[in-house]
Amino acid sequence: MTAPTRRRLLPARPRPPSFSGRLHDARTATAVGRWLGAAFAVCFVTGLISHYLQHPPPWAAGALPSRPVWGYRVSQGLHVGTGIAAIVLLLVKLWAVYPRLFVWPPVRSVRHALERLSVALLVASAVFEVFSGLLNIAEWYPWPFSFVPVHFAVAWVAAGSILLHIAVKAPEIRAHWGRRSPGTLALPAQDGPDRRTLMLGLGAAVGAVTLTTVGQSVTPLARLDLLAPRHPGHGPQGLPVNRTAAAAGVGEAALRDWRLEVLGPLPYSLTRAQLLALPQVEARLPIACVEGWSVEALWGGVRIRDLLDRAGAPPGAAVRVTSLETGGAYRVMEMGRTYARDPLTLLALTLGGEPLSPDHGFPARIIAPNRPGVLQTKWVARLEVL
Ligand SMILES: Nc1nc2c(c(=O)[nH]1)N[C@H]1C(S)=C(S)[C@@H](COP(=O)(O)O)O[C@H]1N2
Ligand SMILES: [Mo]
Repeated sequence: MTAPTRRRLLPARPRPPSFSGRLHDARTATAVGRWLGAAFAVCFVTGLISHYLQHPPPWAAGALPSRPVWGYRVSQGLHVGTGIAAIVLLLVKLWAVYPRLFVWPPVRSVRHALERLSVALLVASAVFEVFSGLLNIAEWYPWPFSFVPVHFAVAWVAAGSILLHIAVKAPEIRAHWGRRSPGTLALPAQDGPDRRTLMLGLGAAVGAVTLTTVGQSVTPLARLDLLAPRHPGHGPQGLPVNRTAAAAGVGEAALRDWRLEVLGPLPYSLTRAQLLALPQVEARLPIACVEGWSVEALWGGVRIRDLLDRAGAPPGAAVRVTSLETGGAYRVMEMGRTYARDPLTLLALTLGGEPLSPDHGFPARIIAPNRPGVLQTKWVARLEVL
């Protein structure tokens, strides 16, 4: 009669879910995992690009590439697109592997404990990254911390734990990579719903969320953009607006007697009429918001380079731009030499041939090639040669 004694010593084993099909085996985990890994890899690299364009280390600030003009548009479109696709892939991957939560005993050895801990870290950081990103593009911040630094820091945790996971699982991944792996042959072919159906459904779901959101940056697909928070073309002058003039506190009082101030070795100031009397340049450039929407427009105005030269700026100078806006994270922006000298970087006065609307930065805004939207400062008050 040893059984009752033992039952008293060990907690009862929870009844694990049982599956007869092949959808929770290592081959399914590998098949879904490699798509998820690819989405995460693209998302991570494009996230780094976005981060370092916005927060370059001081030694790199003067050397960031201002070309190709559409570079940031493509990379941030990919970042948000792969991030959205990763939500579907991650949910299916978690569903495929969740029976492993119930392995018994829960911990077999120190190595096993570490492996489970690293998976817990991976799941937590990956879930955090995709959902915080999703809420950010909806501009919903139901948390007490600042999005950008936390999303950036946790991306490294996710990337590290994914690499560790791939290293630990390498033998299994290798064994189940090919279609004819021995593991799959051992299983009855007719068991439960087929893996191919799952993969087709997964592909259809990823395709559906991608097609209904990617139009926010891929303009030819704009008509299919049903689910993205922003729609290219919806807004004053056919361009979306994140922060309106009213929200930024830029009203008539702030605009009365507006003059652009330029500080440098030879400081000066100009009225809007005087700016319009300077040589005007037109440039077709996109606004590419970090939240994923982007749209190209025709901007007109004065080259920043010309304004800096007139202030006696040395050719390698950077410039600090300050907005009329009274608060807000994007009131002050700095731009390095490559952007400041680029002939397409403008102090824009017009959009599509019309004066800028208040929400797009009247009387003047910055528009520069290959640059995150947050740095395209609106309602410019002052340029300072650095
Ligand atoms: N002064 C100021 N400039 C700003 C912002 C802001 O909040 N304040 N928002 C930025 C962001 S996040 C984007 S995407 C672009 C959008 O420009 P638009 O509203 O003209 O489309 O403006 C940028 N310029
Ligand atoms: Mo933005």
